[in-house]
Amino acid sequence: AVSVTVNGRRVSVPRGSTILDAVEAAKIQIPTLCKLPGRYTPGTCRVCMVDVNGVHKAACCTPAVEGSFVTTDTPAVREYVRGLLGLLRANHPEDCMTCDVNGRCEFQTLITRYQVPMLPKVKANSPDYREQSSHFAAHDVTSPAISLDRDKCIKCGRCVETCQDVQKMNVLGWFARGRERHIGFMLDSDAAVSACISCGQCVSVCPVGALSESTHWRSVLELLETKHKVVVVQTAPAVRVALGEELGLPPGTVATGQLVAALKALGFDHVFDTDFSADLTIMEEGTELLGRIKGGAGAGPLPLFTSCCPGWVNLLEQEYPEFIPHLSSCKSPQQMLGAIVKEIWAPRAGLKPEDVAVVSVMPCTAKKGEAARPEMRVGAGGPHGGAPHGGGAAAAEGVAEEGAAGEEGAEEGGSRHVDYVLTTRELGRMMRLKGIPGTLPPQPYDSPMGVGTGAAVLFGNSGGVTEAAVRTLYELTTGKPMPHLEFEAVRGLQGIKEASVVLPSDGGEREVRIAVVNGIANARKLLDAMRKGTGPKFDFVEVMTCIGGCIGGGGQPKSRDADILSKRMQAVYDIDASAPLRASHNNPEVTELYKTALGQPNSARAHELLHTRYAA
Ligand code: HC0
Ligand code: SF4
Ligand code: SF4
Repeated sequence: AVSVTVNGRRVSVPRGSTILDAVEAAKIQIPTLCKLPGRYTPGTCRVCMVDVNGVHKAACCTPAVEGSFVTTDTPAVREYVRGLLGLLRANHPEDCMTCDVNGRCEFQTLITRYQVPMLPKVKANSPDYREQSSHFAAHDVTSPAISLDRDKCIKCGRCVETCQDVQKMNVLGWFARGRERHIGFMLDSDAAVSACISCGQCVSVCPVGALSESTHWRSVLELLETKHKVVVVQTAPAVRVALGEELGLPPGTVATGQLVAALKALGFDHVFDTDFSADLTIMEEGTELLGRIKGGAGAGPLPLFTSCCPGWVNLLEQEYPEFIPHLSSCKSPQQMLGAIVKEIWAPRAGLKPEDVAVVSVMPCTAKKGEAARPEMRVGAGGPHGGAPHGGGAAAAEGVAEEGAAGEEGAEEGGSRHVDYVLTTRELGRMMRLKGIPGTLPPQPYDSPMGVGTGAAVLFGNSGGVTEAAVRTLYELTTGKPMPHLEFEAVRGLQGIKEASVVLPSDGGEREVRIAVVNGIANARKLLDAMRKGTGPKFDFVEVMTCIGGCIGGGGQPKSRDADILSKRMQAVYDIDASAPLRASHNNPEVTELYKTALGQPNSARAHELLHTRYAA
């Protein structure tokens, strides 16, 4: 260890640490714009400037040397940081007041904190610095999920670091040099023609509003205000444990009742729970798995891959098409709920599908692309109908820009099952706009799609789909309750979690081997091993693109808390632990739906509405 004095206080940090590590160890906060919590720092922004033994140095790029004296806040350091921020501001558009991240922007916060003015004109009658510098006209809105406004980019590189090193997608990179240097998608082309899987992890680390979700909130607000449709909303499992952060509540707060109350206050006519269709997914996908294990004509190959994460589906379609037959034919819970609302619930309520708008609130940007897929429409009819498309790019035809989502559906043959997808962040923004506090008295979901079990909430965590599936498969095949409901082997933040369960099969027993893949970089490892024919063999593989699962989704509130994933994860486990129903097959509304509409899991009608197919 080396010992360093920071603002007069001695701290000791491991050898190899930086001055920034020492400053953090001393519990002192200094500005950083390029650092990602818990990761290597690109060192591009230089705003972590401090005084080390009388010399100005960027703390993140300076090794902590034994006996160093660090002062973080001197008038000279402040002036230096102010100067740096001033140059960035000179290159930044001045439309903060109407920017989507206004009030949530790390750069704006520093500008305010350091009172950084606009740079004065260089000379009378000459263009000012800003006019010479800020010149990226094209705002890339070609992706259904994310958009890029290069003028707002402060060139910190967090997004590039995340796309390359965390997700291992290598879609975002640096292009050109000097004043022209900028970030861009592959070959500096449009997002839609790149291999972007729409995960949005780049968006969630962007300190400004350069990368953002393709916003739907303005259209949804208009829908709620014009009241020309019955507006139904569904909420994903992971939203309830993160929305609180948007409202100023501590990370890890469970805000289910407040979420429902807020949606009702915003004017949604019916508030349903994606947890309901997560339970339904377990019935459909569990049945599919048992079928594949049994084998025989028409049974797909093992391992069965989960299909609820659209980022993962995008990767398979774009880069590993030979493994598509492994994907479960189940639609995701988001799309199952949309299909049921438009094709079963609406007719029962005397409504035509096009009289109803389905909005979902998701922790995910890729869900916007999923909802725009042409086969996810009324009448597209599951595995035999509709035209599957080839991945993220084609989906851009659906919703490229705000406002394109709703009406277009009808022209392209059948209205969409899910018309608009709001991220958790967008819902937070709508609530602030309408002055809806996070402290409303909690309200319950509406019936008949408002009941979800503890198992369904688990979907929000990596390992959760598996844990939910095991509960139901065990109980349905053995006829006995599971002795210990918590399946610890698939919990936590490790990259690939392996486990197995023994289930009765064909009069004997069968070990079902499971892999839970946490983060798309690890999925690539598993697929590369499958391609080579190496690595262990599995029967069931769960993949979630985002680390931690949907709790860490690209549409969740931006956070600088290094423990944010553990906090949200724990909140999900707490909801499950105290839930009155904890296994999907015990969901009474799911049972009722099978009785009155679908018959059995994997029936022809279930296939029509709840299953799909994929294209290479
Ligand atoms: Fe997820 Fe889902 S668990 S993908 O992460 O399966 O977005 O939360 O809504 O659809 O349920 C996201 C979260 C969902 C779906 C569910 C699944
Ligand atoms: Fe990379 Fe994901 Fe961002 Fe696409 S959405 S550029 S894959 S981090
Ligand atoms: Fe979306 Fe969840 Fe998949 Fe991330 S893990 S891409 S949030 S579905």
